[in-house]
Amino acid sequence: MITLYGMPHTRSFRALWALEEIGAEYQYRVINLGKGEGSSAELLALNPSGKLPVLTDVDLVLTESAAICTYLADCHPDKNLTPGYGTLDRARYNQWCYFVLTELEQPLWTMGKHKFALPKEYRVREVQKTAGFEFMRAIRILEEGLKERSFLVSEHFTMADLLAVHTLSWAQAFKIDHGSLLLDSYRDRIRQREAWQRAQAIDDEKKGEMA
Ligand SMILES: N[C@@H](CCC(=O)N[C@@H](CS)C(=O)NCC(=O)O)C(=O)O
Repeated sequence: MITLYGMPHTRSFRALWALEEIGAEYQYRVINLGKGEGSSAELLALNPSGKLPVLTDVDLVLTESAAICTYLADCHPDKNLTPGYGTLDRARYNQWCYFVLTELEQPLWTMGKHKFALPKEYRVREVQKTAGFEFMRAIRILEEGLKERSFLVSEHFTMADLLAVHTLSWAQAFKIDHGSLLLDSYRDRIRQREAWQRAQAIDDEKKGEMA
């Protein structure tokens, strides 16, 4: 049985959404980072960084949200959520996944960390301007990639879209307005997916249980 170790309203949502997309049986073990469970022996044995999400499946212990999404999709080729190995679309898929993580998420998360996530003494207000500039450069590239297409790769939804839409949702939650109507409508259209809606309901329910 697959186990997802995660916490609501974090990058764990990517793995949760991916699990709902493939229709897997899994259990969701909530780790409350706010209560210090990130440094529990149980989690550190799985991920020495104490970060979430972590997914276990038989002998596999997998960290890194994008690797988890790709793994789950690759194990369920019938769902068509990752292009086949060695194809041009797989190369494009990798490109967009790496782009989202390194070019789009990084400056966004830098803004988030220095706005609310880091302890106050580590926050540097001036970082917002530089990270905001870098984020907007990445936004323009994402917009360009979606100009004449409905999805980043292939003619259908893949895990690259899942990562991009989750990151755009973070921007919205952080109240960072990128001003792109095209990306707003891409995000909102993809969040109509039943799997997203199920994952969102589970995430909210788990959040409520933590309170
Ligand atoms: N690159 C990792 C980042 C994981 C990460 O930073 N997770 C956050 C939650 S969104 C976390 O566990 N933070 C706890 C900490 O920094 O100690 C991924 O995408 O999975």
